[in-house]
Amino acid sequence: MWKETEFCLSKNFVFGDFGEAFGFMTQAALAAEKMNHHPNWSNVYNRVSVELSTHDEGGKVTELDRELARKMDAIAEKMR
Ligand code: H2B
Repeated sequence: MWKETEFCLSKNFVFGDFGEAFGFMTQAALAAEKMNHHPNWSNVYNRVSVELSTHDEGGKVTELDRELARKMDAIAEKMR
């Protein structure tokens, strides 16, 4: 579940192992680059913690963040 505050949209993704987590990050990175909209994220083994906000809008959540969140969910769904 994504959690939305005024300042970011966040989610902790959990995968089967590091390979799946990193595969997710690779595909999500390509999707983010196409959008020119980049996540703040970190990875520990099979977990990827994501925080999305729009820096250009002073760190607020915008439709761009929601769009990247939807794409990340679709990519994560395909990894399973
Ligand atoms: N990513 C995110 N998350 N927010 C932004 O405002 C943003 C970005 N702006 N990626 C882009 C790059 C901008 O800084 C460059 C100059 O296009």
